[in-house]
Amino acid sequence: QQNRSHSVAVLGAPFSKGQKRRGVEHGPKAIRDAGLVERLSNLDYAVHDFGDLTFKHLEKDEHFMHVPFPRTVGRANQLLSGAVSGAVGAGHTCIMLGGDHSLAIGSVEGHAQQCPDLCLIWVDAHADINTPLTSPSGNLHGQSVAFLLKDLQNKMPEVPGFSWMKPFLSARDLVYIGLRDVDPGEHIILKTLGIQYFSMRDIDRMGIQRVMEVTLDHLLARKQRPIHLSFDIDAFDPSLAPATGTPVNGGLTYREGIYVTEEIHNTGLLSVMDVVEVNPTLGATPEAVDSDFSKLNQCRHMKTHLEFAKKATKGPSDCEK
Ligand code: B3U
Ligand code: MN
Ligand code: MN
Repeated sequence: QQNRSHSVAVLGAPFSKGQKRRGVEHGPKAIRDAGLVERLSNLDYAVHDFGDLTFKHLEKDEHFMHVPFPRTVGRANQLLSGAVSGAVGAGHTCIMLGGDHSLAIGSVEGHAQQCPDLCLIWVDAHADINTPLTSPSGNLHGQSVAFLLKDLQNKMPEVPGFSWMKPFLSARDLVYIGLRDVDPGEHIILKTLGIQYFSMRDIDRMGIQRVMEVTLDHLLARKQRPIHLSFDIDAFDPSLAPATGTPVNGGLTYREGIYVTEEIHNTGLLSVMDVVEVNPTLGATPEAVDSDFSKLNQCRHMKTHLEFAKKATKGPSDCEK
C-alpha cells in the first residue's frame, strides 16, 4: 500500500443528454444532499468542492445517424475534461458526480491529459462500448468506451461535437466488472479486442476476491499507475440502487460493490472516480411503493419466473459468459 497524501476534489456534472430520460441531471445534488462532502471530511481528507459545472443547451443539434444530441454531449464532455484535468493537475484525487455515463468520455480524457499511463476499471451492468453503428438505442451513454479506445478508431465514424478529442486508451488497459446486459455488437467488440471482463456469472463462479486479484494484476503487474474508476450505480442490484435509468436484475451485492472499492483503495492508486447514472426521480417513494405494493410484487415475480424459464431452457446468453 502506497501513502499518497490526499486531498479530494468533488466535481458535479448535472447532465442528462447522453440518454433519453430526464432526472439524472439531479444526481450531483442528491449525492451531495446525502452528505458526501461531510463524510469525506470526517475521514480527514481535505475536501475541495468545485461545485457543479454549467452546461450549455445547444439550440441546433440534429441527430447524427440515430444518435441524439451529439454536439451537446461533445461540448459538455469538453468542458468536463478541462475541469477534471485542472483538478488532477492541482494534485487532487477527483470525484466526478454525474449525470449520465456519457460523461466518462470527458472525465477519462481530462484525467489522461495529466496521467497518460492511467488504467480504467469500469463497474457497470452494461459495457457502454457500442459505436454509433452497433448501438440499438443511439444513446451516447452506451458508447462512452468506444470514444476512448484507440483499438476502435477505424470503427468509429466522426461524430459532430467530438473533434476536440482523439482516442488514447488501449484495450489492455481496461477491465469491466459486473456486466449482465451486453448487446450482441458489444460482445463481438469485447471478444475481438480481447478485453478483460468479469460478468455477474464470472463473479458467481470466481468470487469477488479472485475477480479483484485478477483485475489488479492485469492492470498493475507491469507497472504501478493511476487508476480511473468509472462506477455506474446500475452495477449494484436494483434492490439496492433502484434510482437509475436502466436497472438490470442480478447485480452486485452491497458487499461485492464495497469490496471492489476497498481493493482499489488499498492500491493507493485511485486518481479519479466517476459516480454516474444516479437518477433520484426514479427511486420509488415509500408511499408509491405502498399503494402499489401488491401490483409491484406481482410484476417482479412474473419477470423472475420468465427469466428462470428462459435460463433453464437456453442457458446464459453468450454475452453473459
Ligand atoms: N446497451 C444499451 C443499453 C444501455 C447502455 N447503458 C445503459 N443502458 N445504461 C445501449 O443503449 O447502448
Ligand atoms: Mn454505464
Ligand atoms: Mn449501466
